[in-house]
Amino acid sequence: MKLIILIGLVAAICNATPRHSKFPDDFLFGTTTAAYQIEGGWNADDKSESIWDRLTHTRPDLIKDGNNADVTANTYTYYKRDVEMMRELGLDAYRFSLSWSRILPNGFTNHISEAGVAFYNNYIDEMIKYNITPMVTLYHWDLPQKLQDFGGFLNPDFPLWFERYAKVVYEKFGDRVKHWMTFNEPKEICFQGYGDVSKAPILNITDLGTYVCAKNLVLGHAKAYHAYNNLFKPSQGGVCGIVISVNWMGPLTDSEEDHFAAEIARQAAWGLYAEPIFSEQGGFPKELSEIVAKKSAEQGYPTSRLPELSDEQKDLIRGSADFFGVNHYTSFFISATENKQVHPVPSLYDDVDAGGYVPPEWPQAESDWLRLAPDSIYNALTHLHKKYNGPTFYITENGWSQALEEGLEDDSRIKYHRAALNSVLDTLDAGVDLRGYMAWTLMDNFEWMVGFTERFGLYEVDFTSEQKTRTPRKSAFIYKQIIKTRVIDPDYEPDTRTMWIDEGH
Ligand code: GBH
Repeated sequence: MKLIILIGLVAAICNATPRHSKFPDDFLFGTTTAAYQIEGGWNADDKSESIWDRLTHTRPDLIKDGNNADVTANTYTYYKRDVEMMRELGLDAYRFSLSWSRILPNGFTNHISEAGVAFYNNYIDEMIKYNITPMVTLYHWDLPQKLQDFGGFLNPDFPLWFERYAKVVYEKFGDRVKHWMTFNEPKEICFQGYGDVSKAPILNITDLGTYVCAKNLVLGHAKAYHAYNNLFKPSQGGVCGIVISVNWMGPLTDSEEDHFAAEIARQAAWGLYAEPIFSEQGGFPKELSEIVAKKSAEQGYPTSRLPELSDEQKDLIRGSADFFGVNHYTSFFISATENKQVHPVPSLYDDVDAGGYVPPEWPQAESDWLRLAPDSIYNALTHLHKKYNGPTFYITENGWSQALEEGLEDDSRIKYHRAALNSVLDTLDAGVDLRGYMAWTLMDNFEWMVGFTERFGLYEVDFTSEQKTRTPRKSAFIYKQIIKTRVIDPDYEPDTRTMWIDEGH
């Protein structure tokens, strides 16, 4: 009797919420990489120095293993092997970035590198040949050093430089590339690079760095978007968006203070960039703007450290994206009172004035900041969906790091991706317009400040070998199966001895 009631109950629940058990056929599965992390050829042909070349060459002491990405996985030479791996995985799409200093060695558009353009042409053509949709990020952190010498993102002309660079790449590659992303992770560019020392150009301008960068970044994004929309979209017919890192941050307790602290933390981490583009009213987030204005006045600044956007600028930026790319890795809890750290005054984190908490039972990756959090994608995306009135989303990055010693049997990564993809199904169930999922990353690569010590690859790379030999980890076989069947089979045990390419790929 009890059993019958139970079965009835389960059936009723299942009826009420029709569970997506399969990914839709047109859902795009892919992987993501970034130019500096994989290409190598740092000074090949006429490529110029980027801010990451400068940082790794002049301050190797700041990189965990003292390494640089002069050669790294050498995609510049072995790009065909990369495309072969995409075919092995059966990817629908591949997200990668262009190196500005490879295409425009002078930073400006007076000289376009033939060799740089040829490299990307070959790479893109190879993907197209096998029906893999290229999704291209214009900027993944490797600014030409020349432009940094002019102040980089802090120069008021930055938006114009970026727009001009964007027009060159739309013109060169837009006949084949239909998915464009302007910037990868504004917070990591502006806060980590300008307001702190954890990414190039390590400027540590804690008071205004993040905020001035944010203003020029969203302006540059909007200009590049409109250039595409007005001049290229009519003939090329693609879409243009931006990629923002959105890790989920919920309140530690149900108190009003914790809810407010979490909201401010979210505004500082991604609202600063998402709000001007995706919100109805436009402009920087209201509560954070008020806090920074008030503190700035107390600190003796004549105007807010967070610069104003004029009404004209707000209009230019508002609505300037065809989709919202989300890089999502993990979750945190935010508290108004607990776990507060000491931060420079003034600074973004001092403005936020909150503490973070992570439950110790959440499994830990090799990266200290990365844990497997429950319902992480679902929480982040349903929040954004509601807040910004249902935009189109792609998960543009999601992945797990291991130590090299963990080898090819990467069960922790498999557990992570299965959990993430189940969360994607829940997100689809909730009616969120989510069109694709890109795993970070195709293969091991140069992981910024931690060099080669943290491995995120579905393929292992032997960096000591001449050909930078790529070997599939177990997770590659699992991901391949999910893409092919559109189903997550928790019991699937692949034969990992040999990889193969399925018919039609
Ligand atoms: C992405 O950033 C990048 O786009 C990609 O290039 C990178 O290789 C990949 O993830 C893996 O790291 O302040 O405690 O969060 C992910 C977002 C934000 C993760 C900054 C590391 C630093 C420590 N990153 N974070 S914390």
